[in-house]
Amino acid sequence: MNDCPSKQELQNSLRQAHKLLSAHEASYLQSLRTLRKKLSLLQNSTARLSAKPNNATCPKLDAPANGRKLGKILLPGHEIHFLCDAGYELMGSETRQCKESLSWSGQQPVCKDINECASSPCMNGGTCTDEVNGFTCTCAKGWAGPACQSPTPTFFVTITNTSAASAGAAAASSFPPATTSPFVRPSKCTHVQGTTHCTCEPGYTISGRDNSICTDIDECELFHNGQAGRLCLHSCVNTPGGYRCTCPAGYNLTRDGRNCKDIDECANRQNNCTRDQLCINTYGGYQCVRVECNRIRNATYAKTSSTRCERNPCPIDNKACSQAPNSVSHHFMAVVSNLSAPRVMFRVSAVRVMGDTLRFSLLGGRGRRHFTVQRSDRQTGQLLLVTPIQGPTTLEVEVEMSELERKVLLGRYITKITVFVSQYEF
Ligand SMILES: [Ca+2]
Ligand SMILES: [Ca+2]
Repeated sequence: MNDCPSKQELQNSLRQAHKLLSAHEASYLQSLRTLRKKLSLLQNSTARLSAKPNNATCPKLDAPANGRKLGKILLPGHEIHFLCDAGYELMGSETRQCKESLSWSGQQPVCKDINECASSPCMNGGTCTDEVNGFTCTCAKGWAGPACQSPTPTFFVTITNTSAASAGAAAASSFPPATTSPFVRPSKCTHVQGTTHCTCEPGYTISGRDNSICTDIDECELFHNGQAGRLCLHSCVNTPGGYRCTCPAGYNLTRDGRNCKDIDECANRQNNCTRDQLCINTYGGYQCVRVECNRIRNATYAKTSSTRCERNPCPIDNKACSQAPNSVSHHFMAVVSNLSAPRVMFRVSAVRVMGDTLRFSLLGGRGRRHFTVQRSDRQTGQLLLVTPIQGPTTLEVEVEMSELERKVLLGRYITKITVFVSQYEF
């Protein structure tokens, strides 16, 4: 029994070790670069902080007429609160905070007479109805907001027609009637003890200064690259008051509404493979394959299963025939794009070993550079992915297992592995 690895095997192993080392080296350097970048960012921000004089303050604020203010400290982070005298209502910011930029948040408040309707608060032709601690404006057409101060938002919806035949029709109707956009809704405001609180329906928010208008939150934009991961695995469509995720063709949206799951066309008969073809499910699609036995000089093969060809018995003393592969097996596998490496993709094992030595090697094939073969135990070789594959693509590699007895070849067994790599990383 001879268990010593050959020179070739040793060199292969050393090459693999080199490759792994280079990969580790690259990722280590990358980490160092990232760390250095973060450090210099920190350095910059601390430099900016110390450059600012410590005694910098926000400008002094006045109390509103018919009201007073609480708080005196004008340093960043501190707040000033405003109150109105009895019978007056505070309009504007109840609290203002001194920002790092040495300006105040919010707007200077004013104390307004609480007899709301007497001061004609409803603008633009609105009718005022007095209520306890508040008022309601019934706005004239075209106006909105608690005091009818805002024109009703109008948006032009342009209908885009993709078909060339209807291009003329689309051009003719490029000025459709003004439509209220579902992305904008009026807010609900309540007036409690001199303060106006406006709220929006879920999925909407008050944006800008006008608190009478709620605008749809664009969740797709907001959570584009969130720390908790992306909102949608594939793509996100913003909708009024919400969002939805979509998947590319060949995938179904999962129950959680965020992920995409490949459709198994082979299992649910959504394929057009013929009877003599094999249906291989892939990520985002499927493949119809048919195994043909190789035509090799000096040897003939018979198909013994849908994925295997075996050599017919050789004439006695035909060395060329007896050195041709004893069997050629085909294996098809589907993977997602950019699979991380190194990773074991496939194992080849000898069922029974007649000789004293088994050798595993990688023969040619499109995509050879992505793979290497190594032994995992005495009877098993494994195909290792060493560099990620960018899809969509189809690669082929051949793994040869040869059996020897006292350095005499007993048999060669070839496994052809076809790897269908998807377009996406799922
Ligand atoms: Ca939305
Ligand atoms: Ca599929």
